[in-house]
Amino acid sequence: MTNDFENPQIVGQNRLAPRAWFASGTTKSLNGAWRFHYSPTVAEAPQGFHQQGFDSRQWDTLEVPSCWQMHGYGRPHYTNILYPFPVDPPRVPTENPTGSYLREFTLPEGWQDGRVRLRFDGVDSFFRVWLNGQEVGLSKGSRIPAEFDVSDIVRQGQNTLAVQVHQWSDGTYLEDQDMWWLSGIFRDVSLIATPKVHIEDVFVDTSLDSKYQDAYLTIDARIHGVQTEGEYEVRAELLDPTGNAVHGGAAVVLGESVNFGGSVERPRKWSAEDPALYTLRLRLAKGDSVVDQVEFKVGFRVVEIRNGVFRINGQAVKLKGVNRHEHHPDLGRTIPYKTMVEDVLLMKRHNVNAVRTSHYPPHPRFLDMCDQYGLYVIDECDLETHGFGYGPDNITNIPEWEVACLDRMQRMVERDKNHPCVVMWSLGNEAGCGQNHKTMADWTRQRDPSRPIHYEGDSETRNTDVLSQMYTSIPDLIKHGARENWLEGEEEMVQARLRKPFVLCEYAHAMGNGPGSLKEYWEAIYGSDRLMGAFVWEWIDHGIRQRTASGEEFFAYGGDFGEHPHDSNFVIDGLIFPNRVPSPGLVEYKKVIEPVVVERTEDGLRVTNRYDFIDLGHLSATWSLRRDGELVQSGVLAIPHVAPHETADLPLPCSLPKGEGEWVLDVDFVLATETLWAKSGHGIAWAQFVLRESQLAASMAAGPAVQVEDSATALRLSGPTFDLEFDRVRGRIRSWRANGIDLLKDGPQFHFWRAPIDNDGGARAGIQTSWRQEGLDHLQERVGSVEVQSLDSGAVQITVTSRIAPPATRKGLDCVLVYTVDGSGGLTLDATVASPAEWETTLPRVGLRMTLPAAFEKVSWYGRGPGESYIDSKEAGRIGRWQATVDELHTPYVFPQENGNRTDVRWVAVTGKSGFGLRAEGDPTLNFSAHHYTTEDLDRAAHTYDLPHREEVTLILDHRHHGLGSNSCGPAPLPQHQLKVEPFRWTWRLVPTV
Ligand code: IPT
Repeated sequence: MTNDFENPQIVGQNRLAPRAWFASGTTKSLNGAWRFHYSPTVAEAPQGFHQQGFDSRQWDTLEVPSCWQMHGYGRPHYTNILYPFPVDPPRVPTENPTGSYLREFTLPEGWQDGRVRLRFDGVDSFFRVWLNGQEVGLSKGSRIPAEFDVSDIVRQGQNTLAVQVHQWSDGTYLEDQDMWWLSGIFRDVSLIATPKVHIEDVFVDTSLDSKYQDAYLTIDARIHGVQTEGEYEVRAELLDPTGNAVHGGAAVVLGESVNFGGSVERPRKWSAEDPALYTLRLRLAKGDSVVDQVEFKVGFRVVEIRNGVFRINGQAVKLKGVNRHEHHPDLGRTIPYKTMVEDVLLMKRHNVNAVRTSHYPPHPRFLDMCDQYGLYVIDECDLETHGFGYGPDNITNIPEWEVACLDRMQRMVERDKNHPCVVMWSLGNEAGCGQNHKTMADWTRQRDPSRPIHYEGDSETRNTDVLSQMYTSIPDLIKHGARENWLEGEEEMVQARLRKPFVLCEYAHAMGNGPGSLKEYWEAIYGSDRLMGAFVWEWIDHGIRQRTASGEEFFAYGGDFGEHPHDSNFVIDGLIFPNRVPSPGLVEYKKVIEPVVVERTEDGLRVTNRYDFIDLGHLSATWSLRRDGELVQSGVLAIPHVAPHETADLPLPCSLPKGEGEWVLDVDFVLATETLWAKSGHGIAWAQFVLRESQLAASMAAGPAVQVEDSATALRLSGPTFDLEFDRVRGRIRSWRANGIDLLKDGPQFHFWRAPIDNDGGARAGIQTSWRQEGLDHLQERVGSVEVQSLDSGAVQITVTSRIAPPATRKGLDCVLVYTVDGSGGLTLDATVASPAEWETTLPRVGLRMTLPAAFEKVSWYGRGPGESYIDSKEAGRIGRWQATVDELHTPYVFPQENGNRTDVRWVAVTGKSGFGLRAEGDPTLNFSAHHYTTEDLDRAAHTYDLPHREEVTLILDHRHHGLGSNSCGPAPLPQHQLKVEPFRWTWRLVPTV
């Protein structure tokens, strides 16, 4: 038995031809409270509920649009590649949750005289619709609109609309994106009234002359309902961004469509940097009377590939991108308008200029915003069949599925074709590379020759205009940039591919802590014109907001709803947290892709304008000079005129400092005036230069001789202000009091473990597996010797040698820690680590850990801040004096892991309210992190609620640590960021602060 929802040949019934999404006619929203019935199967769903007089009083009420799993019906289910049910296309499980929806509406006065259409912007995954008891039609394709002509069914006064939605359908096989499975009418529903004869669709093209100066605007309009040739005329009026009419034209309607146009002299061109939008007003007139009018935005811009380089308006641009899924922590894939704005604002404020709408067309209003605010878009077809793998048996290579694949592409292209923001069409994601892709590409090229075609799955670029890859390593990226080839294929194909631009449609897997090496990626990208940009995977963590029984909020991920199979926290891999708070990864990205770069030259500064179209006139700049973090001098920096992609040299704004201490010059570029997306003063770019390094080496303070009391198991050292007890057996400090207050609860002790980050391989293979196999998470210590020596200076030196090693193996690390206690009460720590054995693995970290008393909540430091930083992700950290509480130093990754490190720290003080506490000084620097959690707490926790908030403070000082990388999906840290086992040696000082 076949039915409509298990038949890929049927993509819809009675659906109107797809068309551009623009304001036409009058719209009545049908969003709001609908009556709703949820059934576990299709067969058990209410029969005949669409008929007049059906009694739905027992039904629930559900908000439309919404994803029903987010409102207690069924449950969210997360899988990445796997289909959540047996792969048996086109059939789906008997347990096929079905939602029946009902609502009444009143037809506005006068609407029955014209044409009335019913539009669904998104229904997941199959629906059938009835109006006033009569079947209207059906549709599939969850993230593309469906419109129906209901003019003959709709009636004056009250109308009853009924919709039935099935969670699973053959369409589901084409929608295997890495995200939650969510269902229902999840985007807007509306009723649109137009006159009987009206402008149904418009396709505008803006081509520019060879100098990118003058434009030719072509208007191709489809007119519905014309009976007599020559009776109607379409009149166009073009208004410039300030609202002045600049162009007019008209064409007589002969058939179903009109095609006309005209030149526009020197239009202001559209780009992400200067998103100048014109308004095109089209009027359909019969004699003197205007019967219909539509209006939409037009941006003058051309996208082309010339000499193997991707260009916009002639300029080789760089797409500084992110992959954006539609996600809201409480609403799933139903995104409120203000949330879309929030995403756009966050992107613009973080120097992002491009979005790949992974992996389906977004809500249409999102593209309006990208036009308006200025973001380049790769618009991606709602097509992913990942669960079939990459081979020829993928359904994208099977003729029965061709109609469905093509339908999805056509509906996206038709809907979004007028958006200047859309600079490439994407055939979808991870759907193998089949014959049906060729059909899609061929149709698209013919329908819209103005945009290149993208598809990562087409590794040979048979159907695509750019070579696209994901998670390519930096060395390989550099080779692509140099147009080197090492990929297989026929010579001709290879050559054709080499001539195409290269885009990283996904890179920098932002799962948990990370990604690392954004800097090196962008050095590579700026190193070659072939490399047109890169899109971070991904924009947002898809965590779902939940509460524990005790009321603690947390974000759920795969498996938290009892689903099987699931892919755990692989869905938590964004640059912003589920609540849209930027993660350190986004802050780092902003810095790395900043549009103004300042470098130090021999006698001054060099400013590079990395904008593609605008100069720096919209920015203002300041400089400031600090000694050891304290402001000494500051001023305004006059920005010279720097054309796009050009540089200018400036003298240093201050004279070279001579005094003691470390002298650092900061240069800041901010918005000079308010823009649509940020206030004046918003930071765009900055740079920092150490003009003079500190000449002072950490030295021991003089003081009276230290008193020593020695016994077999303990050592007591004391001076006028302090008292230090040393455990001779365990070779470490037992207690340390200064001015009568305890400074330490435990430690310092060597520390080599970190709570693995997702990019250490997470639950999958990766460096974490090898660390655990080597036993680095269970190191034990054997103290070899504890030697005590009084020095001439009056200080006392304790030398502890120990062997720190994992159980069950002969490997180990030979460690020596020399404590020098001076009469002033300060402590110098001299550490060495050596390994007699060869290790195949790296180390997570090399440092010292200690536990500080409960009240030590205030942290201040001089080093990179204010946010966390790591060896391969520290560009956004500015050297300065920073303060935070211990709680504030914790980054609440949805899946707890190592976090909160600060790099290049000259000193850090952890104190109580009074300012009394412990200060650590680097020689010259150290890393630190301070938490109310131990490494083991973080390692054990799977959710934020698993973390016990301890009163005491774990302070970890790191000499070195392993980089972050991207290895939860992408490459491991670069060799220079991996912590290889080698001899280590460092010296720090610990002193009581008052
Ligand atoms: C790649 C997918 O395109 C993306 O949707 C997401 O799943 C990402 O991986 C990982 O988070 S595909 C992968 C097999 C490289």
